[in-house]
Parts: sequence; structure tokens; C-alpha cells
Amino acid sequence: MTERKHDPHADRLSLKDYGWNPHFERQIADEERSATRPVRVLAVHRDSLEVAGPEFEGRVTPLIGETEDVATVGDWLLVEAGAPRAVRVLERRSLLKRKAAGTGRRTQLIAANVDTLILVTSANQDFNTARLERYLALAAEAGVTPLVVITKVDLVEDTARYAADARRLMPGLVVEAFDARSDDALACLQPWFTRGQTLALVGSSGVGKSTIVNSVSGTAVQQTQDIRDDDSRGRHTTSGRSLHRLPGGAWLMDTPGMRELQIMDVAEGVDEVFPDVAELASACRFSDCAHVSEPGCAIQAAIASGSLDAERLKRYQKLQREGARTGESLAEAHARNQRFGRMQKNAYTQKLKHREW
Ligand SMILES: Nc1nc2c(ncn2[C@@H]2O[C@H](COP(=O)(O)OP(=O)(O)OP(=O)(O)O)[C@@H](O)[C@H]2O)c(=O)[nH]1
Ligand SMILES: [Mg+2]
Ligand SMILES: [Zn+2]
Repeated sequence: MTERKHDPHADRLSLKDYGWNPHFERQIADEERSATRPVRVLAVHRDSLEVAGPEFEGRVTPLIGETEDVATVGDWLLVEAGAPRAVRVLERRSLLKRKAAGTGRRTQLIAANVDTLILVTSANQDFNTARLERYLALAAEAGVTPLVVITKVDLVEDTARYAADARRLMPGLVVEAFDARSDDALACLQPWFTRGQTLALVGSSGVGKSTIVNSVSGTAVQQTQDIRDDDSRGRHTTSGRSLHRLPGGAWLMDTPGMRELQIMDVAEGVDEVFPDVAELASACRFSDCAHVSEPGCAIQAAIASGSLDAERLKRYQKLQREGARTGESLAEAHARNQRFGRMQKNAYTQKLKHREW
């Protein structure tokens, strides 16, 4: 761990530069202020966390606990002053998670405290409306602003069609399209990269997430895949998640491509992505309408009149079923988070009072 306090020449960033705000400040007990240091998790390794803050940066031993209680990339962590030990994770402002690949109900945390989620898709084979909607639901549920980026526009003739298709998915959705290897990437994304903002890139393998990180950083910080032959298909070039500070002062997180994105807890997220369908559903005669052959079904009427795409209804229902199967309600999750935050805080303040370590 590097103590930065004694180096007057170090280009010291403030807590705010790392993304700190009153939401986190409020969570610190008076006793903790002198005994701990807040740091941001930049990367998670097998047996250590890479962290950085105004007062130190380096590696700390991770906390042990349930999936949601351990630190993930983007988290704010209190570490003991003078010792590389994590004390507790501060309550998050946002949490992106998914159902871990394969079967079972295991959760995988993707990123914490992200302000904007950049959904990356390429203008060729990867472009898929259902997948984009899935990512949009993930962002909506986590309370994170989505931004759609379409890469590889140099490989197709009609970029405008892809961008228009994406814009139709959600009211007010911002869509940018560029060649990720060019200066256009930075030019298009610059307005989003303000000091202290945290952004994360998600999308399938090979769409150009790491290429974007490199283009906007001005250096090759992330490895990208140059040749994708049949042998390399399915292999991910980026294997872990990491947070990078950009020249303008924003934080950008690269993630490995996700082959399977299972949504959790998306009941509300889905309605936000499909406000048209949700609104029609509320106009059905029966509140438990299955939108199949019920009399007075507003959705079937809209499909018959051509104002709603039957495929869009199917995708909406699929995401809803998935969310209902895997999710606890938002209120439940929130209550659990708060309980957890309070519990950790109390345990730690008690410990400080009795100095029992
Ligand atoms: N022609 C073209 N190639 C691109 C563009 N963006 C990325 N590529 C290329 O696509 C390949 C994959 O890019 P990466 O940035 O490694 O993709 P990734 O999304 O990080 O992939 P994973 O790390 O496996 O998830 C590289 O060869 C890039 O040079 C683009 O806009 N146009
Ligand atoms: Mg990558
Ligand atoms: Zn109906």
C-alpha cells in the first residue's frame, strides 16, 4: 500500500475526483473517520482487491461474505488506516448484477456505483434488439442511465438503420454510432466523460469494448483481439473487470463480453424499457389479462391494428417471466441493503470502541 500523505508533489486526487458524494459521506460514523480510509475498488483479483483513494492505493485483502456483501469493481470500501485490510463496503448507489451463467440462482455482481451504462453492440452480426432490451432492463433496474453505442460502422453501408432501430427501443434513449478505433469514439463520448463520473461498458465479446477504452484513453491500456478465427470464437480477450481513469477525470470500466445475460430483479426495469406495452396492458379489461384471447385485451387490439409489434410483446413477456422467476422485489432488495449497511456499521463502531483486534 502506498501512503501518499508524505509526498507533497503527488498529483493528489480528491475523494470527489474518485466519485465520492454525500451518499457515501453520510455512511461514515465519526469514530471511523480517523481509523479508516475510503478507497475505490479498481479491480478484483482472486485473492486481493486493487484499490485507490486520496490517501492510499494498492492491494487489500477482500472481505468474506455472501455474494452481494463482498466488494465488486466500483465499490467504495473503508480500509484500516495503516493496514491493508478492508473493513466494510459502503452502501451502493447502484448495483449491476446478473444471474451467473449456467443453472442455479447464483448472482454475479458486475459493477457498483456506475452512473452511466454503455451498452455496446456492433453494426454487424451482433446487432440484436432482444439483447439490447435485456441490457436496457438491466440498466433500468439498477437505476443507471443507459447509453447505446454501435461500433464497426465502417463495416456496414446503412449505419442509420441500426441507430434508428436502437432509438425506437426506449423513449429518449441516446444512441451513438462510430468506428471504435477512430477519434470519433472520444468525440462522441466526451460529453459523458465529466470529472468523477463512472461509466461501464457491457456487451458481447468482440464488439469493441476494450477498443473504446483504448481510443478514449489515448493509450493501449486494454488488450484487444486482432484476429478472430474459428478457433478463438467464444474466447474472451478481456478476462476481468477494471476501472480506468480517463484524461478528463471520468472513470471507465471495461468488462469481459457476456455470452449469457440473465436478468435478475427486473420487474420494474422491464416496464421502463417497454412503457408502450405496459401502458396498453393497464388498459386491458381484466387486470390479470394474459393478452392471448381475453375479451377487451388492449394489447391484442394494438397488434391487430398494427400499432404494436407482436414480436415486441413476446420479448416483453419473456423478460418478465425471467425476472419473476429469479428476482426478489426491489423493495426487498433495498430493505436488505439497508439492514446490511447498518449491521456492518454497528459492528465496526462497536469494534472501534472496544479495540478488540
Ligand atoms: N472495423 C472495426 N473493427 C473494430 C471496431 N471496434 C473494434 N474492432 C475490432 O474488433 C476486435 C475486437 O475488439 P475488442 O475491443 O477486443 O472487443 P471486446 O468487446 O473488448 O471483446 P472481449 O474483451 O472479448 O469482451 C478488435 O480486432 C478490434 O480492433 C470498429 O469500430 N471497426
Ligand atoms: Mg475486451
Ligand atoms: Zn390483455
